Amino acid sequence: MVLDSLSSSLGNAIKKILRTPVVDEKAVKELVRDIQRALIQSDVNVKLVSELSKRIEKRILEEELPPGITRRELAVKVVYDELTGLLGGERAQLPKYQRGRSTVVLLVGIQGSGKTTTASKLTWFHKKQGLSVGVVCADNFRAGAYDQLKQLADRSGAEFYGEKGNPNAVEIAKNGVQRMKEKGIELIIVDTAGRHKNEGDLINEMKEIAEAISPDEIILVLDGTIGQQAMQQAEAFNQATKIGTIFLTKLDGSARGGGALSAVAATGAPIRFIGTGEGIEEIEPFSPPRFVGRLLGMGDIEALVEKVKEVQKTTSMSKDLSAIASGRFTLKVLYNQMQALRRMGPLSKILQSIPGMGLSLPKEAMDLSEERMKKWMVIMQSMTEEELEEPHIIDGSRMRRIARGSGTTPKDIRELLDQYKMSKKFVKQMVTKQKRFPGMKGGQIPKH
Ligand SMILES: Nc1nc2c(ncn2[C@@H]2O[C@H](COP(=O)(O)OP(=O)(O)O)[C@@H](O)[C@H]2O)c(=O)[nH]1
Ligand SMILES: [Mg+2]
Repeated sequence: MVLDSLSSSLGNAIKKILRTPVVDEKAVKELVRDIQRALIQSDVNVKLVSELSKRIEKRILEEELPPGITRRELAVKVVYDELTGLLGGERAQLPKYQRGRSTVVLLVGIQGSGKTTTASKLTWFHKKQGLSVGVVCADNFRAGAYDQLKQLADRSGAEFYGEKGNPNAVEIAKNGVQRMKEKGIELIIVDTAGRHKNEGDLINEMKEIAEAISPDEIILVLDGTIGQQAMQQAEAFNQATKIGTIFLTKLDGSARGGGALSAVAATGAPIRFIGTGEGIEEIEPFSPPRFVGRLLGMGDIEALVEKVKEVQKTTSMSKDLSAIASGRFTLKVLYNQMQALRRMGPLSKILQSIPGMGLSLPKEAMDLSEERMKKWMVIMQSMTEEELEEPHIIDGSRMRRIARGSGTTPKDIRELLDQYKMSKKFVKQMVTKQKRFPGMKGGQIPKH
């Protein structure tokens, strides 16, 4: 199991609170201390741990209990939430490599971090999803690199390209990518050497090869056993390129894995996969909520977390509905509605279901394609609470910041704001109509 010691110490802390007869301040403080100890032992940054502990304690003791939820249940949910936040939040986007076109992925990272192993893991993973995969060996430095990758490629059933004896890695990468493209390979993975003495050299080679082959994605392979130090590498990398994701290796049994995970998450660089063993099948898409669930000992807590979430969802949903009814339609409400969309159907349907609001929105008011909606959700995740509540404060410089944070353009932000304004206008019109003819459909906004 990944991160055995962290998992058992966190699991024990949770078991303890679940067994405590009375969850009072003393019990909560003890829970927080147990969690602190577990995280620090796993090399998580002391400052992060201290901030997290304060938040956990405050939330458990001060948050209003949702109906039907005990303080004990809330405690587990809060720990789960905060740990998920520590490891990067809800975000868990798997790469969507398309069929019928070539996607080029460049692997970089220092020697021994696990690039070559990772190349074959990615091959195995994406072949399973039905893509044709090829690997290019652009490591001409280490003797045996060619044979190692060729063997792995054969084992995982990938195309292989390499040039023994060519001293120019950039050239090999270029030739290999070109050959694979000609063959119509859908996912082309370029493995590189990591002989660099320092980050500067690593970044330079990354840039040089990247310029030659224009990869669609650069994956930084980081060794999870280096703990918090992973942060500097991730940061340097994250600054050098916009299109990067992280593959964190060797998390099987690493005592410092918690440190590496949290440190990398803190930089905002997305961790896409983790490596959990030497075998090619030992690759896992990284999803903080699922990961935390396992750390805490899923099973007991999964159902519990779901229960608390459900209650909180319905409570916030009814808050949103009353906000809409009174005309306070903020970006935050729009965001929540988008999140609810998959569960409840489109906003127009939701509005129809409110008594007295049996009007449907004109189609163009809420014409959301899946893609646009996803983009907007990412944009809104990059906004501050204030911006979500008071969208009119979003000026040019805020727009640029939000665009940078969400990997979009100011034009995308403007589009979202236009859509928001249009929706708001319609909602307002409906509310006005509803107020003018209050008796028409009767009924109250449901309050839970
Ligand atoms: N336990 C474990 N070992 C790994 C993992 N990924 C890579 N390794 C090992 O790390 C060592 C270096 O890997 P390699 O792929 O050659 O690194 P490269 O120099 O970056 O290409 C090898 O012994 C691998 O078996 C992992 O997720 N878990
Ligand atoms: Mg290698």
